[in-house]
Amino acid sequence: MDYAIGDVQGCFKSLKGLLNKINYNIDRDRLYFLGDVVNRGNNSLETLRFIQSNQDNINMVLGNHDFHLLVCALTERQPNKNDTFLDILSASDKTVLLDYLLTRPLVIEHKDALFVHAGVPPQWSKSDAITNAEAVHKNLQSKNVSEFLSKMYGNYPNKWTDNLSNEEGSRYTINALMRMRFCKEDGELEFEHKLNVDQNPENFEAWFLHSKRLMAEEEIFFGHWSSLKDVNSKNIYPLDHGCVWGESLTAYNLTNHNYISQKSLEVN
Ligand SMILES: [Mn+2]
Repeated sequence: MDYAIGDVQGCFKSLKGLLNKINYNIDRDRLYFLGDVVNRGNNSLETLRFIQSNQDNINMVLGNHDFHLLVCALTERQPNKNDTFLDILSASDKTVLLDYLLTRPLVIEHKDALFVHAGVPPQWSKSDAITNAEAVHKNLQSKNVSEFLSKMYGNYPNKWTDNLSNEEGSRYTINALMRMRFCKEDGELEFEHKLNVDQNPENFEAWFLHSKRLMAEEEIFFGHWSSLKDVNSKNIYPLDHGCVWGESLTAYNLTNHNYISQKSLEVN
């Protein structure tokens, strides 16, 4: 069986509970994590080790928290006081774990579906998303990765145009695929709000609600937005069910189309 799994955020106990529930068999099943496997929860190191050490049968897309870990590990930027991945930064196998993250994609194509952490902006087709994600992926493989990472924080450019530089284009792509919640029809991004889907800032809407969205006929599985529950939008599968906030961790069985949820087992 193949499963897509929402944001673990270091909630390794809950992940083990979920894998138990689906009778996870490492030789038979494949897992796709939708990003934010680390941070905020208590066991980022165990979570990332589990994923990295089973990479033949497990894959993940990068989320904003995974990316933030890379930035803190490889540039001058210091972790915030709420960051809980310091165990990874001081681990003996830190290099192996960080190298694993640096090789992860921003999107994964699975049959006709796309896996991504935050979403795909309305003006991008699936092939646009794949091409632009690949450009960032290439920068993460370059020997100048520290310099690249040091330039990737910031909310601008907030619009996509075809004449952006590599640096500008990468920043937009990272913000769109890993952080976006609300945007305009043309893909202009907005980062002031982390509200519920019906509390959109003026002139903005949730990225998946735009009527002319180019990926409307293709399935998108994503995490990142834990307050999204029943969005009731065709082909839209939000799987961050707020485990780190005491709610639940959810897997979607891509083979038989069932949801399996594990109530959060974290003790904070
Ligand atoms: Mn996120």
